[in-house]
Amino acid sequence: MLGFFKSKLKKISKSLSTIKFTLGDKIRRILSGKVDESAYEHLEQLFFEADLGAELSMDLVERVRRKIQKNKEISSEEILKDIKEELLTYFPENKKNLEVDKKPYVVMIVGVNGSGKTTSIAKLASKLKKEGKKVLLVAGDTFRAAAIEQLGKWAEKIGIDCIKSKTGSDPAAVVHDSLTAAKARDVDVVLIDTAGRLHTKTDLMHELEKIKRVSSKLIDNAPHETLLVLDATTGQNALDQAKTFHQFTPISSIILTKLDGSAKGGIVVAIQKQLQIPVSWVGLGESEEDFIPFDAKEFLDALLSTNN
Ligand SMILES: Nc1nc2c(ncn2[C@@H]2O[C@H](COP(=O)(O)OP(=O)(O)OP(=O)(O)O)[C@@H](O)[C@H]2O)c(=O)[nH]1
Ligand SMILES: [Mg+2]
Repeated sequence: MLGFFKSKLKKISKSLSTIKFTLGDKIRRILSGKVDESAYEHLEQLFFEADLGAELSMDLVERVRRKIQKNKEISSEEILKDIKEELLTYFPENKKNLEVDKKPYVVMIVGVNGSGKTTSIAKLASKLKKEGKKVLLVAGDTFRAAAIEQLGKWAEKIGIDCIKSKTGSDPAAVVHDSLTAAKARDVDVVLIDTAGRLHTKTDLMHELEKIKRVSSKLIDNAPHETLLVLDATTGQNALDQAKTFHQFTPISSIILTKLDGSAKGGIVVAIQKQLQIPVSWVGLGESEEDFIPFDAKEFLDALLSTNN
């Protein structure tokens, strides 16, 4: 049993360390030279370019400046360790991922077009199934026939049920039918896929509210979680999306996808610091296994590590 967990942990750290974050190397390079005013400016620019946000970038530079003023002999590794410790304070401890404590446990997945909702649902479903949970997928994206098909294909591959409806039908009606079925079929977890929407389109955002209303009428406090899927490669735009979605429908946590395609990664910290919405899962590729629970310490180790 212990061996199983150990190999699992090993796999997690291996996955995160495969991401080519460049921040750590760049900081080391600056700190290894003469640290003058232009070096501090360069450092601030690096933090900013890594998507940490303007305010935090400034704060971090001031922190480094104070450290160096206090101890001229300080090594770059010690400075990086201090930055890591500072960033770690923004992340709440012991955040549990998907604590399925009700039956059926209803999870709604939202996000803009192409952020990775459907793929993440498949990855999550696969994990839950492996844990022995009975999972039901709901094709709540009724705008596109291809979307319903895409989810159906994943369900088939994983070997779980998926409730679909005709293209153009009311997503709230599909959700109603699905939750009724979930109760009858003794389902543990219901994962609701939703149509990609521009966070600026108010009518579409109101549709999410309708899905929520219908859910809570059938099952107390459903949806029990609303997960927002954000594409890590979109940087600060992801932060704006999180803000708007959160206004319309409170977000429980974030699935950050495509971290494998981002050299930056600082957006995780910016979201956590500015919105206090935890990141619960990370997508590291297109296949079913490329999905890991987010661990702040491991993430910061990867973010600030060396890639040489
Ligand atoms: N590299 C990489 N690609 C991903 C990841 N997650 C999703 N993708 C890819 O991103 C594309 C869009 O993913 P979908 O799951 O269809 O996104 P969606 O949010 O459901 O899109 P819409 O239904 O159009 O709103 C697909 O090609 C996925 O394979 C990830 O973590 N890493
Ligand atoms: Mg989709």
